[in-house]
Amino acid sequence: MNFGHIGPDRTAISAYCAYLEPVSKDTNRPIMDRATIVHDNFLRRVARGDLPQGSAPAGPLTPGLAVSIYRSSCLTRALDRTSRAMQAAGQGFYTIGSSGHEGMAAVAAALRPTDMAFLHYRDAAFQIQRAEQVPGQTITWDMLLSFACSTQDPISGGRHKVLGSKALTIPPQTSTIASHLPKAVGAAYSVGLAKRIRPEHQALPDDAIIMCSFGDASANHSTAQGAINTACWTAFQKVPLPLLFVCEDNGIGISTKTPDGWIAASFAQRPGLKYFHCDGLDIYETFRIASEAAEYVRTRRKPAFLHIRTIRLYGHAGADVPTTYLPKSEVEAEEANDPLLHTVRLLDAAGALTPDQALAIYRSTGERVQRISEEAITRPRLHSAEEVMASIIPPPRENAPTNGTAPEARAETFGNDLKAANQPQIMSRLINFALTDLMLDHPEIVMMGEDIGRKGGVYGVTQKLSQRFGRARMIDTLLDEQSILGLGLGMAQNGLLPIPEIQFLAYLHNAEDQLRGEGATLPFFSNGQYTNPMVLRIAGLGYQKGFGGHFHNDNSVAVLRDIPGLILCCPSNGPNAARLLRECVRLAREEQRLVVFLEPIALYGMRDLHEAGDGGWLGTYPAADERIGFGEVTTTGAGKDLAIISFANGAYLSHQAQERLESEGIAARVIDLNWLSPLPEDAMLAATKGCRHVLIVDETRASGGIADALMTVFAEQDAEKRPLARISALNSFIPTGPAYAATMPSLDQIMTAARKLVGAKS
Ligand SMILES: Cc1ncc(C[n+]2csc(CCOP(=O)(O)OP(=O)(O)O)c2C)c(N)n1
Ligand SMILES: [Mg+2]
Repeated sequence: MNFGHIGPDRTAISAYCAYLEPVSKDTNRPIMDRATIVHDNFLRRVARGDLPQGSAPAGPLTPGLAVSIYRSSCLTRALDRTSRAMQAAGQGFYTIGSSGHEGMAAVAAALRPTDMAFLHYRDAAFQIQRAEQVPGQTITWDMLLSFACSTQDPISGGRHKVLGSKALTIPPQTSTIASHLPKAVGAAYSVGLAKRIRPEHQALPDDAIIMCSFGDASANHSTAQGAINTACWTAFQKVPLPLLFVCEDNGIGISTKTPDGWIAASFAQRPGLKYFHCDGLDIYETFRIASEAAEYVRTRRKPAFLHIRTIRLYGHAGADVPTTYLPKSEVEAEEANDPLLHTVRLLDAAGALTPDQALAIYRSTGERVQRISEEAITRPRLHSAEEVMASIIPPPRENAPTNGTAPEARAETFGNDLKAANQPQIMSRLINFALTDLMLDHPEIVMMGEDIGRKGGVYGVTQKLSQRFGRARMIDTLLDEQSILGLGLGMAQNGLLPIPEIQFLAYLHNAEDQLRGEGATLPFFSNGQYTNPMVLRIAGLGYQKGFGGHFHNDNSVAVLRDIPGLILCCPSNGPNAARLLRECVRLAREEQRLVVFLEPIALYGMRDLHEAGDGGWLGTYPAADERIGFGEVTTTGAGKDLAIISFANGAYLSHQAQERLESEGIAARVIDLNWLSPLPEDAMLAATKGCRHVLIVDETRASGGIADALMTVFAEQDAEKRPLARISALNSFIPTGPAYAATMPSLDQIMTAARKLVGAKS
């Protein structure tokens, strides 16, 4: 089948139409999958007036809104059926249904379209109903384009069948369970903060609330548990957090049942979290309770947990057949409780719509969706790698020009440190000065991390910042890395510029999906419409004399280097750290990039280079306009015998080696990479021009380390084809005690490798 055509392909359309009412080849009768069974049941039972029992309609839902919710429910149902037909015809590529969860339309109706919603994948009804609240929406068309993976899909540009919409304040979600909860907490926290800071790119109104939904099985995920705990911890201290969690409890996750009563038992009595419960099969009750919950969150600025009963029709997703793991009687009992049937009964009882009218709406909606789908499948799809990758790097954004900070204000903030800036300083202080200037210049910068405020960080890098800028901008978080990153991602949704800190590189790993699965994919799946600019500071790498072992000396950055779009920067000395940090913040602020700034702990306090007391690794604070541009390397010396390429501690050791090699008659230059991902390939190759040999010194581990990539660059791109060698750390964890550096490159190793490479005798 040709997916690449641009104009309408009538053959494809007629082939597709055959799938809309699938017929068995053997019996020539319609194929009865669960979706067809549910559809037939609906038609038959409404026609007969055979509707399930339930409470009478009660509460503030008006007839007009009730009918609108019913229409959204019918559309949800029709889209589910059509998406299956599209997939069967090879015209749609992913089906995960919302049938049974139509009650979420009533939740949407209880919220405002400016309340940012981070949605569960079963929330088509929510999005459809929200579209009713915003003029000019073409929701059916938009969703069908998303099913068809068309480039015209307004949310992902054809990259995924995903819920989401810029106009509806619904950022698209990955399907990684619960990974959106931490940033929902961050977005909720941002609302109050933005009121004080007024960031230029503020996106949410001051009275907005954040909504975040997930399934009953998802509620068990450590990411969900962590985020909900963070919300409780925050609210418990009376910090405003307008966040509505919505747990859609259909009693099952794929094939694993949630124990009866588990969600209520787990969440009904959490500190700081108000619990609400409603039956999602009853749109009147759902609207009433969701409105109460929204009102509570909006007026009290506190989190709430809305537990909504739903059912799951047609199994988990397209290929899942629920009768393979559930008794058929159970599946049929659920189907008999179809929420659409309940809604028809309720609308009839309320005098809002007769069953005949309801049936007519159901039928006409199905026909309309089918008609529109025939057009949607003719729309262009992505072809080339270039098209796919076009949104990995977000678009730049305009920022109002600033004149910088007035000298008097700066002098007042820095105090005595202003004098110190003109004297040679260690790296940690120069980073501190740079952060001070950046926070002065950009009031939207907010930092968050463990012990960064009152204590000023484990290594003192953020000392005094809390006094200088207040605790609202220097947030001492609870001990949960996922929540720290989620706070950052979420705050960025509201125009704040987060600089989170992870205390040690080894502690990034339990949270890295927040960068990998959430942060980096957001521009990709939203076609650049949603971004989460941030600069994540991480203290890491090895060589801390005798201290801490692996957990404080992790020397692998492999997990950061393969994340598309992520920038990894790593300084080796104080002045360059300041220059690079400024560029990182510029990249985040102006180009909306996700940046990691890796600070080599062992160099934080490094003073001397060649001998005790020489102060060779100290530096003065660079002038405010000095930056090292993205992709620029720093070269020391102009020797032509050897180019040593390194970064961080390796660059420090290489500078030591440079002088010793000089005394042996080997003229070397040291090229400090500054940027570890993407690698500054062009600048690096240019900096080695005319050098007869190249030595790579890489303190990360041999497997998955930087040297692997550098060797490849030289193998593929080096016009000069010169002899090349590398030193990497061994594939080991770092021990504490006297052997702390035994597995990593040493000065002696560099000397030996350099001599060997240039053919010199030692
Ligand atoms: C981190 C992660 N682990 C596993 C999965 C695979 N998975 C997708 S949906 C799902 C079940 C979720 O059930 P529930 O939260 O109850 O939502 P429902 O589908 O019932 O609406 C699982 C295990 C995933 N998407 N992400
Ligand atoms: Mg479930």
